[in-house]
Amino acid sequence: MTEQTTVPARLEAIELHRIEVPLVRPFETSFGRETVREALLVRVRTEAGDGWAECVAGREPFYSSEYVDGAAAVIEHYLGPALLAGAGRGPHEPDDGPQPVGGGAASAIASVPAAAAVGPALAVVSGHRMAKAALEAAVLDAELRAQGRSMAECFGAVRDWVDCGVSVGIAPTLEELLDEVAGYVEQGYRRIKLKIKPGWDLVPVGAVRELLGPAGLLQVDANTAYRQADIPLLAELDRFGLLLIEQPFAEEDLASHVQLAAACDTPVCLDESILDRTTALDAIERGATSIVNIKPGRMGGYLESLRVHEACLALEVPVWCGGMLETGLGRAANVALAALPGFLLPGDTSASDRYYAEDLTEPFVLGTGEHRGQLAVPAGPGTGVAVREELVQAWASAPPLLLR
Ligand code: NPG
Repeated sequence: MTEQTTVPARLEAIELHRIEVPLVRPFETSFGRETVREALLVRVRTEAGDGWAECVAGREPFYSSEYVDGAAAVIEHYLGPALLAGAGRGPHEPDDGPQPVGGGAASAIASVPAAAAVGPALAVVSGHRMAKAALEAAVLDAELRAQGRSMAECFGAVRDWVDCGVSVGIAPTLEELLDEVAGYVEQGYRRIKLKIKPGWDLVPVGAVRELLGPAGLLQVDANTAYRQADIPLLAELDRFGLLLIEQPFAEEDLASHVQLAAACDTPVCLDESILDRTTALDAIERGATSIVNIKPGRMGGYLESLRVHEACLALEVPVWCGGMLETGLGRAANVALAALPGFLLPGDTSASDRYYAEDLTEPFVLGTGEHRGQLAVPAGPGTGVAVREELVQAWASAPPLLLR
């Protein structure tokens, strides 16, 4: 078999930057409470120029088994050296054979050969999708900047503005929750997502439904906090006219999601369980999910996200873009992805000020007038945003690491 040589020929060095960005308010989910976003940034230096990306792994391994120290370590010790050495296709990479050309994900991926070679070069390492996604996204950014193309153009975006939702954490009191939601409605967000957990579900959801009125778009996210025995309780959410119930049960527990889908009218949407195109198709076929949350970090990158999007589009399964508290860097790429035709629900693509008083890039600001509640899709080359390097330095929580 021919070794992949595109990446090693072009890649000169990888820099890892650790930063801590203060959140404007704490963000609480069923798995924990964040007061600061600890982010891992990757800069690749290539013959053709630099590329930046953000790793979405969180401070602790609570949302998934990945976490930021682990991601930094696996990049330092395994993924970075593999990419720099140009390791070929590894034992875990499925061989799909030649890809058809002429549209959709395959031609988008074929147009970025350096980024497309990253996955195969890293496949020797099992898992660690968020770390792999960050490397692939940095190479993609560098490659597209060199080509003078935006991510939106590469991905096949069909709109210039995307509808934005906002994710609302578990609040200390019902009153504070309602205040927070009212503020987001005032700002124009087109959909509210409430975090729920046992003991914080029917009452807050009912109160927010009353605040929004029957037409307000509302959905809930349980982040795996429930058990199969909770199905009757979750089915009671039907009376609130939700867009979807997101991931109530454990990542591995498709069977309980199938049972819930049969027991309630509200669509069940998987997040944590969907690791790639294969798991997405399997979950859809089993009836465990009828809507898919696409998060590029969780799926190992934007290119796999394009494959998942295309598969869902063919099955007429709506998708939407999740968020993981990204700074403007990760948000820019997510907004480009959310502009694809199958993204039929507003994403967790909120404005910068939802999380950050100051963003790592130029801020994302909600539109006005006909674009109220929307974000403009970046049109410049690569991510289309510029990393403010003075902030990378000011927010550094550790010295940068250089791999070459
Ligand atoms: O808007 O960026 C955002 C965050 C949206 O709620 C959100 N993300 O479970 O989907 C989630 C949750 C999350 C945040 C998951 C951080 C993991 C880390």
